[in-house]
Amino acid sequence: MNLNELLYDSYGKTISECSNEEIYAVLLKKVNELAAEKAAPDSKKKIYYISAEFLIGKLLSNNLINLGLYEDVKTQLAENGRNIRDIEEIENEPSLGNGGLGRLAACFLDSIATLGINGDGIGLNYHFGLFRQIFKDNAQTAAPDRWINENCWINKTDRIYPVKFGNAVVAARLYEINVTGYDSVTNKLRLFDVEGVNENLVTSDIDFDKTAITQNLTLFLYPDDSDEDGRLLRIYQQYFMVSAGAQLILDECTAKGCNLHNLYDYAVIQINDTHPTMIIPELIRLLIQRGIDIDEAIEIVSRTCAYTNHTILAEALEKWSISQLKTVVPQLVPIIEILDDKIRRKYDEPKVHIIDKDDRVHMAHIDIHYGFSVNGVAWLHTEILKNEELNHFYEIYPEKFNNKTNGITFRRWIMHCNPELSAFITELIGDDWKKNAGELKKLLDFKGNKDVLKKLLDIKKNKKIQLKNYLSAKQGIEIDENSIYDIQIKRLHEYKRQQLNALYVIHKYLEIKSGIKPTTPVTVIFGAKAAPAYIIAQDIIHLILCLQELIAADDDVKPYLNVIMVENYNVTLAEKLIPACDISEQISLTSKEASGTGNMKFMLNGAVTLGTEDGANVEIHQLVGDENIYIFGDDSETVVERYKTESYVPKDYYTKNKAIKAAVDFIIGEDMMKLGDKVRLERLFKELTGKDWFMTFPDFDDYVKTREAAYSDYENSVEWAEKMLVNIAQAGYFSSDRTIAQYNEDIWKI
Ligand code: 26Q
Repeated sequence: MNLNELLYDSYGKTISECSNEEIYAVLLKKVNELAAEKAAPDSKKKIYYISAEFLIGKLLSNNLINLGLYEDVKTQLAENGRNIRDIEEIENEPSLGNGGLGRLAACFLDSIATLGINGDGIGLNYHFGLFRQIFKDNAQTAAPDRWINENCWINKTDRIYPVKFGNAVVAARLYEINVTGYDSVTNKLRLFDVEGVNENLVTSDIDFDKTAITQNLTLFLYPDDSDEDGRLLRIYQQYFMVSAGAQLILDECTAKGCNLHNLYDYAVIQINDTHPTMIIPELIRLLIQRGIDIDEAIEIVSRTCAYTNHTILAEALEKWSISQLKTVVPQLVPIIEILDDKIRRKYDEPKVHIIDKDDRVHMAHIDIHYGFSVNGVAWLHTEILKNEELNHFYEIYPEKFNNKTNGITFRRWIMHCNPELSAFITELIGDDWKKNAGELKKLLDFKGNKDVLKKLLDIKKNKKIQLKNYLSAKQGIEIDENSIYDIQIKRLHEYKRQQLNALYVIHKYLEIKSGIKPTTPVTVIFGAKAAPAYIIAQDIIHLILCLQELIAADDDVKPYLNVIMVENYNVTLAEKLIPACDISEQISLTSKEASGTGNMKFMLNGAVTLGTEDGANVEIHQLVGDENIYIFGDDSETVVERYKTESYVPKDYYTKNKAIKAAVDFIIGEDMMKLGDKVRLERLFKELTGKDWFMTFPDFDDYVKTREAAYSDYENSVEWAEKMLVNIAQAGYFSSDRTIAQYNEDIWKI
C-alpha cells in the first residue's frame, strides 16, 4: 500500500501535510476494500454466532495486523514524521458490550475468521454503546457514548426485514462490519438497526423515553434492567435481533439449496447466553409458517441451536413473565407454551419446567431442552453447572453438556497492545506462535537465562513508562514507573470483590501510617464501570475515589502507596493497562466468576496472577504451577456449603478480627467522612458488616498474607522475571484459536 499516493488521490496532499483525521479516513477506506476482497468463500454449513453484545474495540490497527499491513503502514508514517498511535486515537471505540461476554464474542469472531471457518456474528447496531463514565465529586456519572460517524467501519446494506411486535411493525436494516482473520479470510459482523431510530429521544445523561419503541430499539446498549419500562425494552431489543437474524439465516440457507427440513446441515446457531434465546421459538414459528408441522419444526431447530452459559449467579438468569411476552411478542407465547407442555408431560420436577408457577419463562431452560449442546466457559464453571446449578438438566441430558474454556485473540492482546514483547518472543522462538499459540511453551527453554529475563524486565518497564505517560496526558494522573503496578480492571460487581481490594488498601494505609513501610512502592490501579442502577457498586466506586484523594493528599503515605481509578475503563484503556501490569488481581469469590478473560490477557503479557481458585484461574494455576501464581481464599466446596447452610455471619469476623475491624471502621471514620458522602459510606459499611454476601471477611487474612508474599517476591527481580516468563509460555492454551477449534470440533462441525 502506498499511503502517499492514496492521500494524494484523496486530498492532493502528502502524508506530512495531512491531518490525523485525513490519514485515518483514507486508511479506513482502503483497509475496508482490501478486507472485502478476502471475503470467505461460501461453505455449505455456516456458524452464526448470535449475541446481544460484540465488544469489538477499535479496528484500524487490528485490521492492519490481520491483513499483514501494519508494519508497512507504520513505517511509511514514521518516515514522514507521523506516529500510527496518533492515527489510532482518531477512531471512536465501538463499546457495543458490557464486559467479558461481549469481548469474548469479539475475540471469537477474530478466531473464526483466522481459522478460515465460514461464520458470521449477528447482533444489534446500538447507536450509543456502553455509557461513558465521568467522575464527579468522587462518584460515577454516565454520559451517552456516540460512536457512529461518517468514518466508521459499518457498511450499510439494502437488506431490510420486517419485525412484528404486539403493537407495531418495524423495519430492521442490516449493517455489516468486515471481520478480518489473521493472514486468512474475512467474515462479517451483521448488525441490525431499526430504520428511524431517533437520537433526540435522549433527555439527560443516558435517560431516554423508553416507551417510543419504534424509535428507540437500537438507541442504547443496556447497562442494566432496573425498571419495568427498561425490562420491556430489553425484550423488544432481543426479539428485534432474533427475528431479523432468523429471517437472514433462513434466507441464506435457502439460497444455498436448503429445503428447511435439513436446516441443521446448513446452519449452526451458537446462542451467547440467554439474550438471544427467543431465536428458538421464533425459528419454530417461521418454519411452521413455511409449511412444516410443529413437531418436525421443533426437531429441526433443536438440531440447529447450541447454548453457551456465562453465569451461575441466579439473579442474572433471565426470566420473562408471560404477561410481558404477551405485550411484546404475543406470537411466541403459544409456541413457548407448547415447548413447556412437552416438558411437563415428560418430567414432574418443576425445576426443569420452562414456565414456572408464577408464570415466568426461564429462558435458559428453553435453550437446554431445545438446543443440542450446553457449554460452560471454564472447567470449574462447567463442573458447577453439571453438579449444582443445572444438575437436574445434566441428569436428563448428560450428553449435551460440555466445557469450552474461554480464550482471547493474541492479535489484539499481545501483537497489537505489546509489539515490544511480541518482537522479543519472535526473536527467541520464531514467528510460528502467532498462528500456533502452543509454540509459546518453547519459551520455557529460557528459564534461567539471565539475558532473556533481563530483557523481559526491560520491556515491562518500558510499558510501565508508556502507561505513565498516557495516564498523565489523558487523565492527569501521575504514577511512578518504579512502583509495583497492581491492577484490577473489570466490571464493578460485588462478586468480583473490588471491595476486598479496597479493604486491603485501607489496611496498607493504616500500616504505613503506623510506620511499616513497603520496600518497593505500590500503585494500585482500578478500572471499572458500574451499572447506573447498582447502588452498592456505585458506593464501592465512591470508596475507591475517596481513598485515591485521601492518599494523594497524605505526604506520609503517598511515597509508598498510590491508589488510582482510571476513568471510563474500556477496551482501548485495557490495551494500555494490561502490558504494564505486574500483579493481576483476579479475586472473585470462588465459584462465582464463570471464567474471566482479563486473567488470560494479563498472564500473556507477563503479569503474575493474585487470585482465588475460581473460573479459569484454576486452569492458569494448573498450567503455571504453585510457584508462578498467588492463590488464596476458601475453595468452592467451602463457599457452596456456606451458602447452603446459611452459616456465614460477617459480624463474627468483624468483632473477632482486629485488622478487619480497623479496615471496615475506617470507611465510616473521621477521615473518610470529611471527604466522602455520608449516606454512601454508611450504606457500604452496613452492607459489609451486616451481609457481606460475597464473603470478603473469611478471605481477608489470606488475601493480605498472599499479597504481601507477592510483593516480597517481587524484590528478587530475576526470580520474578522467571515467573513472568512461565506465565507467558503457558498462556498459549488461552488463545481463542484453541477455543474456537474446540467449538468447531465438538459442536459446530464445519
Ligand atoms: C441481562 C438482562 C438485562 C440487561 C443486561 C443483562 C446482561 C448483560 C450482560 C447480563 C449479563 C451480561 C454479561 C455477562 C458477562 O459478561 N459474563 C461474563 O462472561 C465472560 C465470558 O464468558 C466470563 O469470562 C465472565 O466470567 C462472565 O462474568
